[in-house]
Amino acid sequence: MPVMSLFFRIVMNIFLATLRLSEKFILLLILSAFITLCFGAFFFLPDNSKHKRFDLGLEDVLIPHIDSPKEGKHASGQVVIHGQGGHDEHRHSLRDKIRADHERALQEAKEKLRKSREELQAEIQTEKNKVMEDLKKKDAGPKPLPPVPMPKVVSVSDGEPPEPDAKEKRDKIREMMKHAWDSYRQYGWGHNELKPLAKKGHSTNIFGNSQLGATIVDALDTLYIMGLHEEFKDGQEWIDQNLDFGVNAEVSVFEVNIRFIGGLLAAYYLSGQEVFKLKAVQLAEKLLPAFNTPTGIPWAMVNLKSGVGRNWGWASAGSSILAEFGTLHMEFVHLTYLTGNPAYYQKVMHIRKLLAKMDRPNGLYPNYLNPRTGRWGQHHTSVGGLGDSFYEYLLKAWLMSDKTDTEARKTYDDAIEAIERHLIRKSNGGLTFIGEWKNGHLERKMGHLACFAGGMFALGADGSPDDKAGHYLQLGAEIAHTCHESYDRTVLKLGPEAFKFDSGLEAVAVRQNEKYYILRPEVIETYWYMWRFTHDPKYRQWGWEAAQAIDKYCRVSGGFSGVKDVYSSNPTYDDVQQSFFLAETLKYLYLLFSSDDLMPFESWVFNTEAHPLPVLHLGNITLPGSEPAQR
Ligand code: DMJ
Repeated sequence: MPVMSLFFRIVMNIFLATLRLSEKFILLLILSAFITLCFGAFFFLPDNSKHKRFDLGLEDVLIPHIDSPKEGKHASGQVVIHGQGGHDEHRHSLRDKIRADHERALQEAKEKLRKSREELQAEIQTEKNKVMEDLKKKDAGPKPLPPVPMPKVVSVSDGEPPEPDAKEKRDKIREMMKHAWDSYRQYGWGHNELKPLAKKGHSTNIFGNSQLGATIVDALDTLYIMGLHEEFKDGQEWIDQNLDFGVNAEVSVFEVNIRFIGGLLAAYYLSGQEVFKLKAVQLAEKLLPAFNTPTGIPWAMVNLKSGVGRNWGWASAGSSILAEFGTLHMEFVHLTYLTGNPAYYQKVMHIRKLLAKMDRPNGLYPNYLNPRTGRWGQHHTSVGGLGDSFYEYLLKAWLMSDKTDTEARKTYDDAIEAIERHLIRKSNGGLTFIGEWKNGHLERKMGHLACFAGGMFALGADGSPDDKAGHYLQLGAEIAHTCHESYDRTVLKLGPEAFKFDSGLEAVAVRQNEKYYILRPEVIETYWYMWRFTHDPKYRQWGWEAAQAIDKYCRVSGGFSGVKDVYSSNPTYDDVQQSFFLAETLKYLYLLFSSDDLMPFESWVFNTEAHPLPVLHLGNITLPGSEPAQR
């Protein structure tokens, strides 16, 4: 029964239930008179069908849908009525139908009047329930995704380290995670991030004007890995009941991909809970309009509701950013794998193909690419901000494909070779650093963000060309050392946002606006990778130094905050607990003090926000839209 008619009946019942018996009789009389009038009017009105010939087009199509014994179909499939006789018969049958309807309505009204108030109320309740059920069915959301074989996900071990000292440190990191999570739970729940001093929610423009619970999604897998299952369940419940992407918010495609889609996919693979997969796919669909550009290079931002995309105002000549459009591959491959929808895979492969065809100044990839013209913007190249995770995802695409995506590996190797030639230098004091290339000139400055590259070089060592594995492991160690120096040369023992190797300066920040530390993970990330590949105890020691400094200088009663000057013994807080602190910094620290069987590299590849995605042992399976895998 249509919802409107049910609604009408409920109102009618409520109305009847409130009337006294005498009032009911009067109402019945009025109702009968009205129905008789309608019926008579229909019956005695003149037949004007002859005057309606001009309407035939419409009539021919519409009438048979009501009730037409003579309807048929043209070869074209169009419905027609044959002859005038069809009209007369149709009119009679329509009249009979109306009469029957009126009689039924009258009968129903009489029966209603005979019923007691209780009976009527029970009826109202049943009808109400039916309406609710119908509405629920209508809103039941997207259809379930097609079943796919879950990749063989190794069970997550406890990872308890054999060394009692490491165990104690690991427990401390877990306690820090509890403090960060509990504070967010108490003061910022549902907001994207937390202001730990103001003790309220926080958000930045990367999430638009939204309350999408970024911290919840970003933190889930860390909670899971740490065995904080109650907290995980709490987060899952919020996501299930509140996470809605149909909001009018202009978000960063890159950030939403690495934090939300990466976070949801990791939570799905770890826990097996379908809700995470569904939410990841719902969100991914909202990101797809960002690819509607003349070149297929996505916009940096997209409005989740309208699908309108645009680029950051500050980016060179309306360009998209290399580290943003180049950091979608891992998540999008998994989306195609899980849904069978080739669109995701094709979008990222299109980006790869387009980049492969372009000229590269000195073999380097500039950070800016115009999505309208397909031309590079300013010739700036960086392994830090704006470039970083593009290189990371080339390597990880290869690892995640069980080393079958050799095109990705080759692209990575070529890019790293050019980077080594043009961007990596040794300072006078013997520190290896990665500078920034700006229009043919090397700026001898390294960002905190670029410190992740130590871990990347180590991770890519195995499989590098010309048997240079030892060389790249060594390069990773040198970057780790330099980044540790950038921490060690500060008052707080926390690293600045950027540091120089110029005019006698070695690994220190010069400008005031580069002295802050915002709970970033990259240096600790590199310690963890280096630890896994070498088991040199200095990496645990360095990690512990950083953890202690964070606990001492960034911890406040309402969570953890960034600090504005790592060279000041009395620093001020920025009052933001970044979601990546829970997703990455604390996760890497925890793994650093765990045994290697927790999230082994043979089975897991971490996305750039530290969300683990399983290696896809595709074997003979070919992803929809892809070429057969080659070894
Ligand atoms: C994280 O969101 C990701 O690691 C990203 O790739 C760049 N850096 C931030 C944290 O510093």
